[in-house]
Amino acid sequence: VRTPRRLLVTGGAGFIGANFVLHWCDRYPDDRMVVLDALTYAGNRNNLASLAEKENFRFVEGNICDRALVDRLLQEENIDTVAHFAAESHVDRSILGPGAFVETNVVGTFTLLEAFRQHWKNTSLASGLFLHVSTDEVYGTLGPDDPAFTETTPYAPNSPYSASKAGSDHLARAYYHTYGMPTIITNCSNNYGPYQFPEKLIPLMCINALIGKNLPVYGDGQNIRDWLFVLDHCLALDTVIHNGKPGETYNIGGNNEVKNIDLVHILCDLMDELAPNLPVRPCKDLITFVKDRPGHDRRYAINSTKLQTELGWKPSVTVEEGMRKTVQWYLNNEDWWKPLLSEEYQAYYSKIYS
Ligand code: NAD
Ligand code: TDX
Repeated sequence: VRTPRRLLVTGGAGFIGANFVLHWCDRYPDDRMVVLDALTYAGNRNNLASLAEKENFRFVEGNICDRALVDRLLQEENIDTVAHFAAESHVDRSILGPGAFVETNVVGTFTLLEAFRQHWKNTSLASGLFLHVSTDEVYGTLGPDDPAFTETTPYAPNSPYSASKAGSDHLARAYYHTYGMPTIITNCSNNYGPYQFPEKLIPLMCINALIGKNLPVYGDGQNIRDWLFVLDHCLALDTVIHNGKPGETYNIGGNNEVKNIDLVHILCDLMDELAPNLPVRPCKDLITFVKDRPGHDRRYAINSTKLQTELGWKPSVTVEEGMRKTVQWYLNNEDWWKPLLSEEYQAYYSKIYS
């Protein structure tokens, strides 16, 4: 029989964190689930509304940089597993203002690691784990013929976002090697699916099409990303938490390299098919090439052979199914995304797309 776990999930009100929490509470209803989230612009309490009445669930609004709060939660909830999602996550925002990225991603991760080290020492946890959720962007950019990133690809981050994630990965690694603390790092490719904030490529294109705004494609649109449906990321993390080896790194990805411009065309075709009242049709008439993102990585591709062969994970959703589900979700959930197009968002939008 499986022993119930006691989890602290940071960033659980964000996109991947919320999908993870909903998955976990559904699959392991006897586990204790504590979410710590600062509810920044990217955090949304409503994502977890369905858990409000659940006895084993607790939501705490707070910052991962608050050491006293983190200490208190680890202790009073007798946490054995930290799943650390909280981060500033958007590359374009990191270009406008890198400070918050260093603060949350580096200092925040350091604060959690220190608190967990103390807690782990105090309680002599037999089966503790600190899962650090990270990104493939730490590996930098690939040329057209380069092999996909593996766990031993050298780090070469190119944006303030990826540099701050790289810094936090190095700290998580060092805590295993120096203190023997059980940390695991996962580096995942681009996620998409329900609850993703409108600033990211896929929701941005869906929402702009629905409101009849231009679909801004950076540069020549030939940049490549490797896309994974968010539920498959969550299932991979579930596998890693249960069967991963402390001190290891696992790459997560679904072998779905797509050029941005091709992806935008796929989304436009889906919108034309699924949305009855599009203001502009065909949707692709809205595609507009705009100035490139500074330092824009050309290509990401992830090799997840280690996770597939050692732990037996594989993606369950094809990119065709996943994109269709995602477009349909944004069509069905205007009540979710409309309030997010706030003044703050409009101000951000006009800075990026001026
Ligand atoms: P997100 O921006 O949607 O959510 C981040 C969450 O963290 C929000 O709920 C926010 O309120 C919270 N948060 C931010 N700063 C905080 C702080 N100081 N204290 C407490 N909470 C704070 O991000 P996401 O896309 O869900 O990404 C989650 C994690 O997965 C990040 O670590 C990111 O680097 C990583 N990741 C993301 C992707 C992707 O494609 N989105 C891919 C690979 C890895
Ligand atoms: O308006 C846009 N136009 C455009 O062409 C936006 C928002 C993006 N793009 C391009 C830039 C990228 O090549 O689309 C691609 C995807 O962009 P984002 O959705 O911003 O994702 P990316 O920069 O690849 O980073 C994402 O994946 C890795 C997440 O935001 C990170 O948190 C994660 O670590």
